[in-house]
Amino acid sequence: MADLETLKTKYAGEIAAADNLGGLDAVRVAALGKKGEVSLQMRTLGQMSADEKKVMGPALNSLKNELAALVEARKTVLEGAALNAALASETLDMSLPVRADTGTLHPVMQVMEEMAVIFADQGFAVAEGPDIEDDFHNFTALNFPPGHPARDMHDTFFLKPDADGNKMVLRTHTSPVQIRTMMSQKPPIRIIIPGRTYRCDSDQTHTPMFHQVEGLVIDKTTHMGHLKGCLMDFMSAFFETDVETRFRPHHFPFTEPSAEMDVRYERVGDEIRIGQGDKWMEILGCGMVHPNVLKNCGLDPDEYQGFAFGMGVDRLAMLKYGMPDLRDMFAGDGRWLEHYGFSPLLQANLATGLS
Ligand code: 2NM
Repeated sequence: MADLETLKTKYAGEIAAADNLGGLDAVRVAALGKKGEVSLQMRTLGQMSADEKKVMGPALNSLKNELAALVEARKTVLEGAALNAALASETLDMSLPVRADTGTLHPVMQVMEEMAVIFADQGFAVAEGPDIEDDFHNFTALNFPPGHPARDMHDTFFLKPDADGNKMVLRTHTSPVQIRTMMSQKPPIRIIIPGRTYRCDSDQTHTPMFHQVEGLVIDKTTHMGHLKGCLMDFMSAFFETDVETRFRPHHFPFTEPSAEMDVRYERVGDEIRIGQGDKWMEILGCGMVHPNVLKNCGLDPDEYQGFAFGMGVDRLAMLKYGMPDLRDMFAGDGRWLEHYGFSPLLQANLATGLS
């Protein structure tokens, strides 16, 4: 039977003398590891008499606990020293220029840039607004009267009510920015609105935060033909190929008439090819702005008219750049961004190409 005091002195000394984490762990294994000296001593308990066991059992246990505590304490000291050494030796020069080979632009941001470039060429300006909206701008002004069932279909995130019981919302679409623009600017208006939108919905094809680009044109003689030409030209420019489109009647509270636009596509193996093929894919919603919406914004529907549209950026990014799973988009995995991201220094433009 080894003298426990001797064991304790030996290992306490070795622990104190360990000057790096690797060395400390080697001492821990030699003493407390499966085949360590203390562990081997514990195994001898089985051959002891009951009286011996009564003394040696607790003594070995407390030796084990004391050494484990010493290891932990030494580990804390060594980790602190390692951190201090790293802080002292590793420096970061914040004034260095951006390195072009690390860090990428998220594909969603790239696609929003591309859209802005295409619509700028058609004469659209970019407008933005708050992510937290009031009920008037997100619903009422858009011809969703209080109690209208279409409100429930928006899976709205509500904020805590204020003292008067009014609840702000996370905008469910970017349309409130159209309302703000129509209320503050005199037509002609030609804007697109890129931004984050929120709905309480999460599955394979929905994330609670998603991105939209909406558009609005208001003038005196703007008509459905302008809408169709604008969106057909956009699709071919965006997918960088001739894209065949079709318009189907639809319903939205804020437009009349309303339509959805489909693009032709085909599936070749795992790949989705936009442009030709024998299938149709729904890609955006659109319509002529409802007279009630114009009135809500102080515009006379007998003088002004126009069109609006809205599309999901995340799905368009997936289609254009072949990303298979929507949920990877917002998982924040550096490897995914390294693979699918874009150079932040190359800006989309129509002269040298969008992407
Ligand atoms: C869509 C589809 C159709 C739209 C309408 C308006 C406004 F403010 F002018 F009434 N903004 N956006 C609209 C129309 C949005 O998204 C699928």
